[in-house]
Amino acid sequence: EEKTRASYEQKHHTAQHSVSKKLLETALAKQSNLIASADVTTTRELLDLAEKVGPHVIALKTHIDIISDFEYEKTITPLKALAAKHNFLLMEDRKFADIGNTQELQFTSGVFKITDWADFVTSQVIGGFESLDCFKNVGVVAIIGMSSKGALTTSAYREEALKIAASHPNVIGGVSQNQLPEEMLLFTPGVNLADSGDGKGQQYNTPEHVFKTLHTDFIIVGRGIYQSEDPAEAAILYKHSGWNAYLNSLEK
Ligand code: 5FU
Repeated sequence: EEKTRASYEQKHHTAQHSVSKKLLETALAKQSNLIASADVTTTRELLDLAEKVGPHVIALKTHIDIISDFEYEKTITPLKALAAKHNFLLMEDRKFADIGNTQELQFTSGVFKITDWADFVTSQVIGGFESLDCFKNVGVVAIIGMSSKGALTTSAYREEALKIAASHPNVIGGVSQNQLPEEMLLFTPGVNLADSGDGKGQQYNTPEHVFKTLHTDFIIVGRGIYQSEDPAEAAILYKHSGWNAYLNSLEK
């Protein structure tokens, strides 16, 4: 039968990276394994969402390049203040996918200056081990498997991607729809309680499913929260659902 999973306390004990430790501490303190994905397109909506869901999440995931009125002082400065106020981390879902030198420029330059504010970022590992060296001041969540229909992240790809991710000191975990080695934190998007897909290739599972079958650590919820009539209430619902699913997955 299915073996019981490692608890957050156990993972905290063995975690090597400061960002892993911070995430696990925040999860235990807030009794939440929820990351809200803020896929909104204005600074106002981003900050409104952060204020509403902040108390219930361990991290807010951004796609900062979809903010149409981005200005560092108007967007990032207040976002960082909300992250401090509500004790959540900032996860920039940039999915870097280039050579190391270019990724370094994308990470440190341009208008977004991700290096200055993100606690952790997502990156493909398609550029090889050294392409991840530039992310030394943050944690990296490696894209191992994608949630969308027909994704090319086959088992053969995932196996090779995992070798890079598991051996790189900047990597704290991975995004996947499959179980990962226990030393890595597993982040699972494609979570929704109401829908099974979005008609654009996205595929959804429930929190119960991803904790039981994948032993995931953190669920990522976008439209289930930010498109809800009441995002704070939706965040509480996903927080409770995720936490109960985690507790259930600890039992044999
Ligand atoms: F790596 C991945 C993936 O495999 N699937 C995803 O859905 C990332 N995502 C992100 O999670 C995606 O870019 C969205 O920002 C979010 C899911 O949003 P949804 O509204 O819950 O579908």
